[in-house]
Amino acid sequence: MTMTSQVSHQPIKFPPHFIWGAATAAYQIEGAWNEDGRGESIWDRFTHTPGKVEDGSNGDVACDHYHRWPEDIALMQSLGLQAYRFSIAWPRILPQGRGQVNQPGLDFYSRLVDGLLAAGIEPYITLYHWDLPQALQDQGGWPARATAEAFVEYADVVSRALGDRVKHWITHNEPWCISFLSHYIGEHAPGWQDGAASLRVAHHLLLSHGWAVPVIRRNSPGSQVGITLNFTPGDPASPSAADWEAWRYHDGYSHRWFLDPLYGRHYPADMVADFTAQGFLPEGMVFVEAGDMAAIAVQTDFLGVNFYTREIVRNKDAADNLPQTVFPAPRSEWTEMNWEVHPDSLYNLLNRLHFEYRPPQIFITENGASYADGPDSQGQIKDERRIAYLRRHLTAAHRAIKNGVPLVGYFGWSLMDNFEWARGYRQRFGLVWVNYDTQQRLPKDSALWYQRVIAENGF
Ligand code: IFM
Repeated sequence: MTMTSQVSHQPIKFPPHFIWGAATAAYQIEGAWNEDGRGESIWDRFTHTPGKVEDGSNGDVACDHYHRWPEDIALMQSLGLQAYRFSIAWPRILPQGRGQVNQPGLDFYSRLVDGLLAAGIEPYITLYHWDLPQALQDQGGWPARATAEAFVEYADVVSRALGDRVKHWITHNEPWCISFLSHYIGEHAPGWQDGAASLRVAHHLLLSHGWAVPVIRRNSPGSQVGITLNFTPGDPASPSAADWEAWRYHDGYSHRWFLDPLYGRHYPADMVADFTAQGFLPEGMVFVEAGDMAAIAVQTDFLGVNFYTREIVRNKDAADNLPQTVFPAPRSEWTEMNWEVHPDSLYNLLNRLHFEYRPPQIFITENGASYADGPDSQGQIKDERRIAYLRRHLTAAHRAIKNGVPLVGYFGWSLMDNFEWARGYRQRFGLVWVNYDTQQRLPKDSALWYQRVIAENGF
């Protein structure tokens, strides 16, 4: 028997008390974009602008979760979920970004939290999953330091209202996407293409995280607070020095620019030099004020890890090696996002985070795959590729735990098919299939497989 077959037949048991959950985000599922006093968000503005979303769609209705949440909680309960990670829509709470609180918005999340707890499901709240109130964007958005102050006010309002019942808080989801993808690459709202702005955004996000953590802890005693980063590990396209140099840049820009300050190491000097050379720091790091770095390095209770894929990294041009070029590995396997399936990168990433940064606990706050499989004539959704993806990534996660990584929970992305940002509704990440015409929910085979995994704490 080969090593591989031996490993694949061994039952995998997760540690007792391992948390099994699924995740969503407000704009991707709620709909009801202008109901009960909700203000406009940058994603409303972006998706209502022609040409921004691949299929021309928007989140106006999405999965109509705002009205169907009791049904969705029942669905979660039927799958045996122990935890549910969802985000709060800032413009439902503070339609103008700061100031006047919209009580119906708070009430919605309060009912949701109560409903989850009554169903035995632990709520994990993400405060910011990308839907900035448009009013704050009009005043400068994340490139302005005042937005970091506004975030703390928002975090205060929400944690005061829900902090008696919610014991797990994530300040931000994926600062890389909010800064670089949204302000430099321009693919996400607000769609800027301004490298200098993206670095200011990154700093203000991290700063707002650092400022908010003690506020949340004060309002929600005994709770655990962390932040979620997205990780796309790179591998150099060749052993050449130029490709390794491109790999270093890719890692700095994608990961270390966020990890290093969060773990008290300041911004990485190599990247400050690169960003300066790229013209992203025309006035230097002037946005960093006295005390900021200490605030950002506040002790947290966990690091949230979102992992989907890896990228191969190649030097773009020997004469000017920045920025790098990335592409999915050829001769491999990909999901419908054209993202390579590469579970070993998750294993390596978890080890790296543990040995290099030592977060006290790690949650995988997102992991999953986009495959469009829909119901067959019997209404069954045979999404075997998703089951294989999940099984392989959970096996990698389990290996990391065996290696000493303090991984304490896993959230599949996503509970149900939803609005996949600039890619619209064609990309389906759900464990549960959604018929967008009727809003019918139908668990896919992967959901039923996951239900068994949860029940057995392994597979
Ligand atoms: O749908 C997104 C989610 O909002 C953030 N992380 C990645 C997912 C898949 O692209």
